[in-house]
Amino acid sequence: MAVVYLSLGSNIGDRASYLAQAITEINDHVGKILRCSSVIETEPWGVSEPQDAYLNQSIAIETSLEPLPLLYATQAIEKKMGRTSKGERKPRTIDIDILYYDNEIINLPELIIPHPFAHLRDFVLITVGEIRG
Ligand code: PH2
Ligand code: MG
Ligand code: MG
Repeated sequence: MAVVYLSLGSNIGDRASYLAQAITEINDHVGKILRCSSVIETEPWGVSEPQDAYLNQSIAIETSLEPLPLLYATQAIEKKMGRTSKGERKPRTIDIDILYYDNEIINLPELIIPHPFAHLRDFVLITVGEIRG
């Protein structure tokens, strides 16, 4: 079992219920939820065009999935929850990013862990700070 930290974000529609729904989906299909941070409202980070504010939250889970299957499982939830935007940093109903996977360092074309921008994003530092074990 690996302990994994995920960042959740939403900036379209009923943002709080998308976060809650994502947590249910993750618990059902990805791994047991260990801890959830508070939900914070944040200005869009690193975007080139104006966007609505995000709700962000981080969670810690325990999973038996290896990193790539974990990525595919989180992407399937994003798709199921109506995420259509494929563009990086475009508005989305739900974005699920893998921040940390145990203490592993992973450099694959489709997946870099730790998340390359985690240390630059206040919404990650604040929420992970609340729940780190
Ligand atoms: N996600 C992004 C780009 N910018 N800004 C905030 N505040 N929250 C996010 O989750 C976010 C972002 C791309 O994943
Ligand atoms: Mg993201
Ligand atoms: Mg993402």
